Amino acid sequence: MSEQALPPHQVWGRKFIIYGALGIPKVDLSSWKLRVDGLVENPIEYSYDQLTSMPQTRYVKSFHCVTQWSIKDVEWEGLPIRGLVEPAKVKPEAGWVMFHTVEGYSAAVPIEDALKDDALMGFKLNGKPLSPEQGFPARPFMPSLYAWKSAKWVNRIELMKDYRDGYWEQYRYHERGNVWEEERFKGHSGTHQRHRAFGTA
Ligand SMILES: Nc1nc2c(c(=O)[nH]1)N[C@H]1C(S)=C(S)[C@@H](COP(=O)(O)O)O[C@H]1N2
Ligand SMILES: [Mo]
Repeated sequence: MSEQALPPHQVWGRKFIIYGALGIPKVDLSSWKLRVDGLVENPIEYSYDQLTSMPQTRYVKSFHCVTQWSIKDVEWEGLPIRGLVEPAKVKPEAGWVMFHTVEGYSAAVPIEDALKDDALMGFKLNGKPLSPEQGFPARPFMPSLYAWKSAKWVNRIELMKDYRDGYWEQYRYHERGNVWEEERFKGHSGTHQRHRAFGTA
């Protein structure tokens, strides 16, 4: 599927709408680390300097919020999440990833989506370091998943055996959230049923 295509029931918008369900934290780089833990042999932490001094991957993809707005041609720069997680030696029983953030948001993602070639830990958006409102210093991005999975201000990647709800998933948003399958709400795909949720992710 082309990244320029519009997934079902989405509408192109011109500008990002900035969300921060639990507020917009100011992250101090001197204490910020990205930690990989949970079902791994060797939990590890990366500093911002370490992460941004590795050779970066760049691509242009669209961005899709489950509330039906999409932004075309967003340029991301960052590192494949797989490359950050592999050195921690993931245990074979791991099936899910939880992205945790500085201010307490979280998002659950199947391990196969989080470790795909095009799943990035993003540090730059449209050529500039992420702004404080858009997740500085880091946010994951998985092109085929709705944007609530792109947790801003991320500081921890937890490997888990079984699925658990993250922030929006507790309000009935879907476990996986694939945009092409239209997985907006738990137990539904191929339909859009906004009224079934308790909030708007
Ligand atoms: N920490 C955090 N990350 C978050 C959210 C949030 O409320 N807090 N909202 C999510 C949702 S629903 C969307 S659509 C995108 C919006 O990204 P933007 O604020 O950069 O436009 O961020 C996602 N990541
Ligand atoms: Mo969203």
